[in-house]
Order: sequence, then structure tokens, then C-alpha cells
Amino acid sequence: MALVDDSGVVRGACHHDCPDTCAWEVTVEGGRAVRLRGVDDHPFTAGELCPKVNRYLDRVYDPDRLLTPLRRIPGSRKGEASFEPFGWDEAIELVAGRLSAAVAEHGPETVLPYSFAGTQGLVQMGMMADRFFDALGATKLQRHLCGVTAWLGAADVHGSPFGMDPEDLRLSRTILLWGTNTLVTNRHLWPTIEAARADGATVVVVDPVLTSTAERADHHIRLRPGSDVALVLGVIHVLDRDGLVDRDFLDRYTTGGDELLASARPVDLATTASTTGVDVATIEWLAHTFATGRPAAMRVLIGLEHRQNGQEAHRALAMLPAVTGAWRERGGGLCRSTQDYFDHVLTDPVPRRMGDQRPRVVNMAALGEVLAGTYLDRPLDPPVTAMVVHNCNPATITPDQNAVLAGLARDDLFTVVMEQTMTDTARYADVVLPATTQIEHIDLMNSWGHLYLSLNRPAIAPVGQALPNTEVFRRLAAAMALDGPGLADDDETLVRQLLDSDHRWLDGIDLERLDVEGWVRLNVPEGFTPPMDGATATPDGRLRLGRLEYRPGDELPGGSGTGEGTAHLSDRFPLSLLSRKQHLRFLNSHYSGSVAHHPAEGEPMLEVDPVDAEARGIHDGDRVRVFNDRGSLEVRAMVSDRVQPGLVTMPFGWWGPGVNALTNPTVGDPGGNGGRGSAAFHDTLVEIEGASA
Ligand SMILES: Nc1nc2c(c(=O)[nH]1)N[C@H]1C(S)=C(S)[C@@H](COP(=O)(O)OP(=O)(O)OC[C@H]3O[C@@H](n4cnc5c(=O)[nH]c(N)nc54)[C@H](O)[C@@H]3O)O[C@H]1N2
Ligand SMILES: Nc1nc2c(c(=O)[nH]1)N[C@H]1C(S)=C(S)[C@@H](COP(=O)(O)OP(=O)(O)OC[C@H]3O[C@@H](n4cnc5c(=O)[nH]c(N)nc54)[C@H](O)[C@@H]3O)O[C@H]1N2
Ligand code: SF4
Ligand SMILES: [Mo]
Repeated sequence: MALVDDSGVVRGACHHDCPDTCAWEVTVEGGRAVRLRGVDDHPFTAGELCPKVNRYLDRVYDPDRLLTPLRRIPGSRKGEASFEPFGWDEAIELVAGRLSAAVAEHGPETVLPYSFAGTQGLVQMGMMADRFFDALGATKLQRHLCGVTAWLGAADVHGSPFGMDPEDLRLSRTILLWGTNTLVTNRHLWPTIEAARADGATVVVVDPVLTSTAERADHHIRLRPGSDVALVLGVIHVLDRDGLVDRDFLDRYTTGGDELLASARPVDLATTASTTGVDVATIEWLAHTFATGRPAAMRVLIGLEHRQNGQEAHRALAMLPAVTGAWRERGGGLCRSTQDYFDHVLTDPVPRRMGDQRPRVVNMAALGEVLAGTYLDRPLDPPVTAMVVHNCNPATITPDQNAVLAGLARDDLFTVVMEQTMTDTARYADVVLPATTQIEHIDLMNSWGHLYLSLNRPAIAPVGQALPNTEVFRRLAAAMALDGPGLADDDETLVRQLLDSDHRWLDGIDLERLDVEGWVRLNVPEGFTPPMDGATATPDGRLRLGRLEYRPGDELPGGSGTGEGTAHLSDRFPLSLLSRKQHLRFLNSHYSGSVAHHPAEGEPMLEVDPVDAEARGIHDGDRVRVFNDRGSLEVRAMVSDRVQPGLVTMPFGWWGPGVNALTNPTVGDPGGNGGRGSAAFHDTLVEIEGASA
């Protein structure tokens, strides 16, 4: 079937920052999209989308959809969303004029682009935006809130951490879902896991929380938050002690195996048990199961990375399959994001300006600090006086929300927000520009959960006066007379440029074929096993193992953080706060503006263990105050044995004052890389008390 056929059905794919990248088809009648559903023959989607996106057309035609450019009414306060509509020509002239004036006064680094993965489409996510900001010489943003810490840890071992083809989990006999909530965050992988299980696979979830995935697994190992490296050390100790190390694999494919084993040898399992909360028998069972229940795979996404020691945790997990030689069998090894496969073959021919020195680089986790005028504790010169936000909702998703909001409220900051709906971030803008949705623009979709490349053709004309991100940057570049490569390329040209590759994984895959077939699997050989197939990209081509050491993050019980004053932070704030992706109908901060997507409880609730609740006289349903030095929230408590003593959780993604008012913006930086990696959202200490106290 052609992508756009006579029956008015247009093929596309979901743009959300979700590993599944489902293929969909949109039925159009009289220029209006009337139906959107999953494509039956897609190996992952198999005709089903998800509770978030089944009603995507409600979002496209939402009465609250932004339809025209808006400018802030003079004299109104930022944040109160007092806007008046105006035309595109005036909007482009205003934004171009203000950016040019800021650059003339302070130099181009005064402009901060702030964007993330509102759409993962390669064209609308950043291709033209990056060309625009490079030509301008703006401050560069490390877009590192998701996936980079996990990548750094796995790359330390693998060079380029391709990981297993997730479809090969079908062949596994042991599957460790380690810090990933598959049923909620990666639901289209679940049928593969269930099929493996029907053939005898054992499914183990390693997670501090009894998640819905943990409930459905064969075993749940409820470790203490942030203690994974200690658990891996214990497992390696047992493997070594019990003769389960694959010595031949270590000798042939790795370096540093002896150092790794030596660091695990002195481990005292009783200490591991008290550090991790996992008893010795379970540690021994886990080691034996992973070594002997073969093929044995470990599945990770990013749950572990949002911690100060997240990189080390991901490094530890990447090393474990080498110790047992799990990679030897198809269906064994490390199964992680497949992003590297696509990054390898789909590249913008316009090179990025990578200046490590200039333009200066800031990490997006530090937005609050940056807008307050410092970065890594040094004054920012020039200060940020203009910010352009697209594909992102920093008022909700960035750590240390109060600092972010204080920055957004600055009268001397000129803020442009390109959005589909009036998010909390857009409310603070000087200019809001209406953005198209996925069924209104073309894009090329890679995936971090499988190996299929999809083309998304627009099904309908833009709703209202919405424009694709690319078109806004083209218009701004022209209005500012910017001189740079590819600034006038149209969107279809951008797609062709990405596909124009000599790499064998893209042989025979071009726009024409994608137009006919909708989606195509990269030509990665079936059963590709990166370490066995010569794809280890370390300098000597061997997996790089080495010493492993458990060090808790500063802001964990037992960590060394002190906060204000000299008392240990956990003396004042004894509870760990975890904010995961919990709701089936939210996708990060998407959809929380829509009551139809809210869970039954209708508000974000704090889950607290009965032990901690009783110690504070808190009952199920009570209103409580959750607080630390960064902020304070009032929410309802849910007394629940899904968490554990010392751990409270709150869902992430709700608009308004939310869990990020409390979260830790520290960036894990073990390599001294000047702030690379993601924020330690989950290394957050809090205290709670009854709200009336
Ligand atoms: N406390 C806590 N905080 C977290 C996390 C957590 O687990 N806990 N997770 C972190 C992670 S992993 C991530 S990925 C980030 C997500 O952070 P974001 O990428 O900012 O989150 P989203 O809500 O997916 O998308 C942001 C906005 O993009 C807009 N958008 C979608 N498509 C388009 C488009 O085509 N054009 C334009 N202009 N806009 C578009 C949407 O309307 C939406 O408001 O949050 C991080 N923050
Ligand atoms: N429904 C839905 N699906 C989504 C999203 C969404 O918002 N909603 N967001 C998408 C995005 S952007 C991403 S990045 C992915 C993330 O996908 P996942 O990585 O699967 O999701 P998270 O909820 O961030 O974290 C997974 C699990 O890690 C656990 N965890 C936290 N700390 C630790 C620890 O110290 N050790 C161990 N072992 N486990 C720990 C949490 O309790 C949680 O259950 O999901 C994507 N899919
Ligand atoms: S959000 Fe994820 S599961 Fe839902 S349709 Fe999009 S890609 Fe599929
Ligand atoms: Mo993410």
C-alpha cells in the first residue's frame, strides 16, 4: 500500500519520546483526520497504539490548541498567560529583531536554545534548529536529560553500545528487567517477553518499587534505591566464587576482567545484603540464574541513570554479561536503547559546530542556575538574555522547578516558546508560536526500542496557522540574514539528506521505498551480536572491563551531602524521593493538561510506606507537605506497600507545582567532563509531615 493512497489513508509513525515508535495510519475525509490507528503488519505495533495515543486526534483538534502566534500583553506578568494574537509576519519580525538586538548588545552566546524530545522526529527535533543556532553562534545546549548517562556508562565498556536487537529477547531464557518499567514505558516489548516466557523464560524485575511490571514478573528484587553497583559487585563475587565466570570469553573479547574480578573478590555478601536490602540467598540465586539460565539477557532503559552514580551503574550492568559470556548465544547480552544503530547511519551532511570552548556549552539540567546568571559556580558572561524553546516544557520537566520558574519570570529575559498547547512554559513566554502536530508535518522516525525506520507523511494541512519547527527556523534565518549552510533546505530535502548514506545498514532504503512500505528494518544482520561480530568500538576492539566500586550519591541516605549547614542532609531529610513515569496516559509532560488523560485519583499522589507513615502519624488520603531546601509541595498521601521504608515516590509529568520543585539538578560527572550527563532527579532527599502541622 502506498503511504498516501486513494482511500485517504496516510501512513505515519508516533513522534513521542517512547522506545516503541509505533507505526500508524490516519484516515482523512474532506481534509479532516477522522481516524488514527496502529498499523497491523508492523512487527512491534501489531495494530495497537497505547492509551495515550489512541485518542491523539483529540489533541490535534483540541479546543485549547494554539492556533495563531501570540504576544504578551504589555504590562502583564510573566506566567499569567495574558496574550494577544498577532500575525506570522509580525511575529517573525519581532523575534528576529529581538534576537538580533540581544546579539548586538551581548554577543551571540546570550541566546540560549532550549529544546528536547517533544518530537523525536529527526527533522522536526533539531536538524534545522541546530543549523540555525550554529549559524547564529548561540550558546550550545547539552541536551542530556535522557539517555546520555546510560550511554556514557555502556560506552565505557562497548565504545559504541549498540546492544542486542530487542526482538531477540524472544529467544532468551532469563530476562532481567533492570530498572525499567516495561509495561508502562515500553509496552510493545511486553508481547516478546511473554512469548519468551511461554517458552520457559524466567523474568526478573530489579527495581526499588513494586511496579506493575514487577507484579507481572516471576521474581521481583526490591533493592534499595541507588544501590545497584553494590548488587552487581555481589553477583560478580558469587559468579567468581562458584566457578561461573566465562574465562574464555574474558580472555578473547575483553580487557580488564582480572581487575573487575579482583574488585568483587573482597566483597562480604552480608554487607552487600545490608547495603542493597537484598538477602544473600537472593543474590546467589540471581548470579546462578543469569549464568546458567541461558540465553540470558539484561534489559535496561534509563531508570538507573537519573542518579549521581548513574553512569557507574550503567557501566556495571554493561559489564555483567561479559563476565558470564552471555553474548555467546543469540538472545543473550545487554539489551538497551537501539539509538546507536540509527546514529551510526543517519547523519546531517551539514556538520555541527562542536566548539568545546566557543560557543560555550551548558547542560540543560542547570537551567535554573543558568538563568540566574551562573554555570558550574562561575558567573556567565555574557548572561542569557534571550531563550528560544521548542519541543520542550522546562517549567515542568527540568529539575529544581522553583529555580527554573524564577528564571522564566525575569523581565529582562526575552523568551520565545514554540508549542502546540499552552503549557506552563508557554505561559511565561514573550512570544508563543503555534506548532504543528505529527500528522501535519513530514518526518523521518528512528527508534530507540527497535530497528525499524519509519516515514511520517503529513495527513492533513496544519491546523490553524501552526507551522513546523523547521519552517519557523527557516523564516527566522532569512529575516536575520544569517549566513550558514542548508538554512533554506525544505523538509523533504532534509529527509533525503539523512537517508543519503553509503552504510550497508541503509542499502536500498530511500524515500521512495519508505513511501511505499511505510517502515523498513535497518539492514542489520539477523542475530547481530555486537561483541562477537567485531562491533566493539573501543580502541583495541575489546570490551573494556575494570575496577568497580560502589559509591552512593551524595543525596541518598548514607551519602555525604550536607546541604545548608554541616548536618548530614539525610538527618534533616531522611526519605529518598523517586519520580518515575507512572501513568499510562501521560507521556512525560504531554497530556497532563487534559483531564481525560488523568488517572482515577485525579491528582499526583505521594506513595509512602506504612512504616514511614505511621512514624509521622500520616494516614492514607491525608494531605501532607513534602519538602527539602529546594521547595515544598502539598499533596495527598497514599500509604502503600509498593514502596519501601525510607522511599517515597511521586509521579512525574503533572503540570503546575510538581515533583521537580524538589528534585536534584546535580549532573553526574565521574569523568570530569564539565557537567556531561543527566540530572540526578532520583537522588533527592525529602521529609514529609501532615499538612496541618
Ligand atoms: N522528575 C522527573 N523529571 C524528569 C523525568 C523523570 O523521570 N522524573 N524524566 C526526564 C526525561 S527521561 C525526559 S525525556 C524529559 C522529557 O522532557 P520533554 O521532552 O520536555 O517532555 P515532553 O512532555 O515529552 O515534550 C515537551 C513538549 O514538546 C511539545 N511538542 C511535541 N511535538 C512538538 C513539535 O512538533 N513542535 C513543537 N514546537 N513542540 C512539540 C509538547 O507539546 C510538549 O509540551 O523529562 C525529564 N524530567
Ligand atoms: N507511559 C509512559 N511511557 C513512557 C514515558 C512516559 O512518560 N509515560 N516516558 C518515556 C521516556 S522519555 C523514557 S526515558 C522512558 C523511560 O523508561 P524507563 O527507564 O523504563 O522508566 P523510568 O520510569 O524512568 O524508570 C524505570 C524504573 O527504574 C526504577 N528505578 C529508579 N531508581 C532505581 C535504582 O536505583 N535502581 C533500580 N534498579 N531501579 C531504579 C524506577 O522505580 C522505575 O520503575 O519511558 C518512555 N515511555
Ligand atoms: S507513545 Fe509509545 S506506545 Fe504510544 S503510540 Fe507512541 S510510540 Fe507507541
Ligand atoms: Mo526520557
